[in-house]
Amino acid sequence: MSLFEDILTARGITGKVRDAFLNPSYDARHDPFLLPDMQPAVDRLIVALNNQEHITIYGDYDIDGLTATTVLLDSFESFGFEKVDAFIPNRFVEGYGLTIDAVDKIAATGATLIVTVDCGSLSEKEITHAGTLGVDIIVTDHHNVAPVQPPAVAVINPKRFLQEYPEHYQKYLLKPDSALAGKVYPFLDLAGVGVAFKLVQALQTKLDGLAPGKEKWLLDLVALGTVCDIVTLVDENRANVFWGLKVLAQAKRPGLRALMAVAGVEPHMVNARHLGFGLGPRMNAAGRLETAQFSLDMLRAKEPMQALEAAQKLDTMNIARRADQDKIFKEAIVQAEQFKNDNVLVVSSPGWSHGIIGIVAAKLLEKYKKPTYVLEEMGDESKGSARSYGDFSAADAIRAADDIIIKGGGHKLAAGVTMATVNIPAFRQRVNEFYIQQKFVDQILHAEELLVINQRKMGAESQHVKLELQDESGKTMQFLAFSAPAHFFAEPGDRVTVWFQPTVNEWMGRRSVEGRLLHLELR
Ligand SMILES: [Mn+2]
Repeated sequence: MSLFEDILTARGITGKVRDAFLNPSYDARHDPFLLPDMQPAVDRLIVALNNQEHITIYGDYDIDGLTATTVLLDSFESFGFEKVDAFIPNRFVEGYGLTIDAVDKIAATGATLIVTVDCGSLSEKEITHAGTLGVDIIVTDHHNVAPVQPPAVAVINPKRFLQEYPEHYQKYLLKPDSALAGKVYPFLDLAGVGVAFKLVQALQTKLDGLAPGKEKWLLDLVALGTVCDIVTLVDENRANVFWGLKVLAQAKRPGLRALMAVAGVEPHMVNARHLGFGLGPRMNAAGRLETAQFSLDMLRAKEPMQALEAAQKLDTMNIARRADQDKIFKEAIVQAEQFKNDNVLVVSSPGWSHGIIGIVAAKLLEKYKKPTYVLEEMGDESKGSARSYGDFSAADAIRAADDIIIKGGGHKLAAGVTMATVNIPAFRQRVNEFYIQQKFVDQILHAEELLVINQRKMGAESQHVKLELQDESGKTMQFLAFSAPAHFFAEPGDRVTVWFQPTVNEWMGRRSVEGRLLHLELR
């Protein structure tokens, strides 16, 4: 057996599953009407078509949102909708998701129906507001949902089933023995563009204009959004990416053909890596520097020349983005060195564009192996982006500082936060305290039942402590804490459990490993 076969077997991918994994079938797709609220959404869109209502697709500025927007713009045109436009929020103006201001602007254009993609599940206030202006909303999304759904015509979001029937799913897949088989959507980890594509498949069953099979030409967009949103590449996602790459290889969409050209990607060789590392960063650069509208223009370009101009613009912006990023990264390192004893890095400065600081946070995390918050100081207010790893939740740490921030939230590994600039030092202290309270198993080493052999106070006010601790085998090691809390001053003979970070101490040319104490408990 080849190594490849060994890997497949070790992962349990054998027999029928093996064939489906290697040659995913588009025909194995799931019935779109198994998604929550698909029927009311289709009914409302049929009414909109009959009356040729003005519809606005409300996207997001990331690639998932932009590809999803394009999927709906293209397919609605095929179905015969005549007044459809798109609103892509600007991260520097509106920020992520639906906002009251944006809803007002859209209502003022005469639109009577908004279809969201990749956002909207938690926008109860904005959806209620739209209702008072006579604007209906259909939400299509894949982010986490609220316990009670907002008052939209439909909230098409597979994650609703995870909330309703958590015990029926494992890793986003309906368990094989579930009594709900055939009644609910069996796969919950679709990207935003995947959900939008399901709406197209549902509309196809009721409307003319996009004959069965023709929707497959949209799979280039679905593949791009799915890969760049980093959802799991199994089940329908896997089939959509597999067949989407075949569509991309044909390079029929002028915008993506041009973008592949400027990125140096041969269409017939295109793979998922090219999407994530070649096309993706170029598309994101527009939203990071100015507006994601430029990326949408590229995706929607009809003429080769227009497409090439749009793609070149994105390429130029990506080069500028990289230069900005390098500059900010260098400045951030200088600052990070001042706080290198902290477990969580918090750095900030004016002029660090908040479109870019997320990438800088990721690079600092990589360099220092510490959860990192990077903020742009914008006068009295500062806006930041966080990246984490392991068990430290960037979003939970922000929540622990709830009383000193303006707003914040996100996920475990990536989050955003806004606060008064004067509160940055307090925030730094708070997230570091939060870190120490957590006693992480995978980020902090810890050792149990150590005997205190020696204790030495250091510093002008005896505020630091150095402990010599011995384990069961009789080996000893030094542990150090600067400005230590009182209970760190354990006495010889005490038994303690410690959480620490190993550091290398160099003294008179001799190197030894020392522990930097983070947390200590008396046994
Ligand atoms: Mn998304």
